Amino acid sequence: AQIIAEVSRTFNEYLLLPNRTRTDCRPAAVDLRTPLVRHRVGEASAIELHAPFVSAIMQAVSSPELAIALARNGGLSFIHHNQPVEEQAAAVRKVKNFKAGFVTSDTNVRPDDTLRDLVAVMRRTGHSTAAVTHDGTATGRLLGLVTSRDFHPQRHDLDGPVSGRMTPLGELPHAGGDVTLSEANARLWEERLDCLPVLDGEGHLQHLVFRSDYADNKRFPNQVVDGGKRLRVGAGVNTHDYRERVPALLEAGADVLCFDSSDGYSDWQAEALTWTKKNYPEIPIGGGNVVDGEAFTFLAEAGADFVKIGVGGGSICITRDQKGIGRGQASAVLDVAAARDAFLERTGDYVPLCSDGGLVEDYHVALALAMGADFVMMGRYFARFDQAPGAKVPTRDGFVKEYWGEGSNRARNWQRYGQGGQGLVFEEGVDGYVPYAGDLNEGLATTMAKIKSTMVSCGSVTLPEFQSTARLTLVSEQSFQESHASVTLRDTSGTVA
Ligand code: MZP
Repeated sequence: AQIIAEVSRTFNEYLLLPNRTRTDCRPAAVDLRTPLVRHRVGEASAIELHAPFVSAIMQAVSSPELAIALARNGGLSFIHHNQPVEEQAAAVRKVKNFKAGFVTSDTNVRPDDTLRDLVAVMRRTGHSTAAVTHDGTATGRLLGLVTSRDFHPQRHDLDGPVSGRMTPLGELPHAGGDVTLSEANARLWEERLDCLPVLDGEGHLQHLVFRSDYADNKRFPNQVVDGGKRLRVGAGVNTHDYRERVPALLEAGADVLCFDSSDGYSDWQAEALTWTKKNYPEIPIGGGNVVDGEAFTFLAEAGADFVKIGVGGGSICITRDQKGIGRGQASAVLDVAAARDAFLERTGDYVPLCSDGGLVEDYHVALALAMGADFVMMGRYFARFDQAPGAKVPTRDGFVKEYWGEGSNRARNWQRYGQGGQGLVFEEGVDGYVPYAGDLNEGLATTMAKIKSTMVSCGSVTLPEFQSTARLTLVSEQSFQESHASVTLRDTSGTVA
């Protein structure tokens, strides 16, 4: 056997050093745009994410509801493939058919509905804003708007009326007919709401136009909203039934696919990539998972449009315990990023990297990006939100959400965890709970604020700049201890414990 000289390291073993912060480095100036798919050096990627987050290809994570919410925040979900082809295609269609900015009748609530009703409507439709009309229809006279920012299901009485929390019509910035993207509109959205209501001549609600409808076009002035905009969504595929699954997902409108495997360094994946690139060259497709440069190069040469990194680091994963396979995620990202740069040098192709799994703290995302990842995939993080499919379960101290691994007996994803036949001989994942974290829109906004703040401290306003200038240091056990607060925390009653 060959022993690799470098120790296998995790994100907790690194910290970023602050770089000089220029006066133009402000959180508002930070641009989190990132390439999703392979492109020639110097050219733009055919698909760019506005925020470097994708959600895991898992039953407990990437439902259409979560995909809608994440896409509206600039990220992307991969709908899981551990379901019949038609069901997966239907989930993709649900995301593609979502019309941002248009109010269907079931997004409306009546003023005497309760907050519980409203939360249910918002979860079902993926909207973060609901229109309250006098008769509960889409075209009724608008009384006000309620956004998810106006309430917090944990802090507010869920059986209380909605009306007390809505912004009344008189206080709403609204437009008649077409809405144009003007600086004035954008300012109103920043200050007041997620969306502008569009009323007809008689004051009846026609549409809601969301700020995210303009996310692709930050250039002012006066862009008229196009109504036909569709959200982006990805889908996972496997090396068993890809000949049926790939065309069905394409037909459903998937924007990007990804081979999903706990060990992507295989002839099966290379064959499946080659077949897909030959038969459906129009659809970008990622590969993985890998943990070293050699495996990256193998998949990049087989045609992968991005490569996913990570074996054994997932929060629900017991592959390392069961099979002794894997690598610390920081070492894996650094090694693969070096191979990606060498591949770019040799071929002129930039193949984006995704760091998948094992991100526990928000700052781990910043570390993964600094080490060379272009975006991150997360399961546990997204499973905690309202929009994720796991049940929300009450506990003595609040709520938790269900979260289970694709290698658990509950998921039975033998296509991902091939053990030489159909079904699982032994489990590679666990079935558990994660702390409930409320609404995705709020949680992701906080995470992005932290990443932007980290980048500012490191003197960067773009991700390529961050990757090329970041300085990282290893931390000792003692300096890791020093990172945490070392005082007795005040409890809410003000008494000293
Ligand atoms: P995390 O964000 O919860 O730490 O990790 C999510 C990632 O773990 C997924 O994207 C996938 O690569 C991996 N995963 C999913 N199921 C299992 C399992 O059951 C697993 N072992 O390792």
